Amino acid sequence: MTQTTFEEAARSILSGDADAAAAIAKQGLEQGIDPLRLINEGFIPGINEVGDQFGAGRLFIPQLMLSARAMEQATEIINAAFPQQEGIAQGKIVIATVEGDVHDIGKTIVATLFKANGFEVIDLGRDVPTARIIEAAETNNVDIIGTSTLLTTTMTVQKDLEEALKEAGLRDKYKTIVGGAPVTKRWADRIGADAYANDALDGVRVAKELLKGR
Ligand code: B1M
Repeated sequence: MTQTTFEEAARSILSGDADAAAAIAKQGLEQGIDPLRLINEGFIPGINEVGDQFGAGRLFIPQLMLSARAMEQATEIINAAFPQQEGIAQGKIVIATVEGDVHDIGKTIVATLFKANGFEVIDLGRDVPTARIIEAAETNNVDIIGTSTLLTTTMTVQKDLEEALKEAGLRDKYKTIVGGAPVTKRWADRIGADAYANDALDGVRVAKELLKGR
């Protein structure tokens, strides 16, 4: 049953059918499937296949956009189903997709998981200028600055953030976490970020580790 739902979920994304994706998301939750499993094992394999086909030139922008819309619908429904741990503040994080990049599906899942694990999250959205990220960190007195990027061309913005923090004399005030499909631990080390996270759950694990002994 669960496996069939996962397969249907992936298929709905591949065919760019937002109504089907939304229905399968709701149905999966009603069946009691864990929300993170539903995303990770159902919908993400679908959008990854879309990405692969787009990269290989077998699928084009209009289909990519339809699949993205279906993915947005499904993740919106599933994100809303995560239990929220209000008031159990593990720490505060400001999170954003960097300037020049509009990919925000993964970033929003990460933000949701942080909230579900007792973090206070300031989600600035996508295509966010570095200066705004720093301003929000300062205004909200956060512990962590998390950035996401899906484009190889905008990975450098994560490096700009590290440099801007240094120039402002703020580098030691915050822990930084970087993520996104092309991002690696090697990249994080190279630019001087405090940590790299592979997925949403890893992000929460890494954040808790960074804040230990505060
Ligand atoms: Co675009 N896109 N896209 N796209 N898109 C990619 C990224 C691409 C790899 C596809 C491909 O060619 N195979 C390619 C980038 C190539 C490159 O840079 N080398 C690409 C391209 C080229 C483009 C455009 C340039 C296309 C064009 O217009 N010609 C354009 C760029 C626009 C811009 O940003 N300026 C574009 C546009 C779009 C859409 C708008 C249509 C749509 C995005 C919709 C949206 O986000 N609201 C879209 C989509 C959907 C994709 C793919 C297919 C899927 C991305 C996704 O949502 N994945 C993508 C291919 C791929 O990545 N396989 C592709 C699912 C999501 C859950 O995973 O975001 O990786 P992800 O997040 C994960 C982890 O990475 C991690 O946790 C998440 C949950 O597990 N993580 C973090 C992410 N951030 C984190 C932060 C953390 C910790 C972990 O801490 C802070």
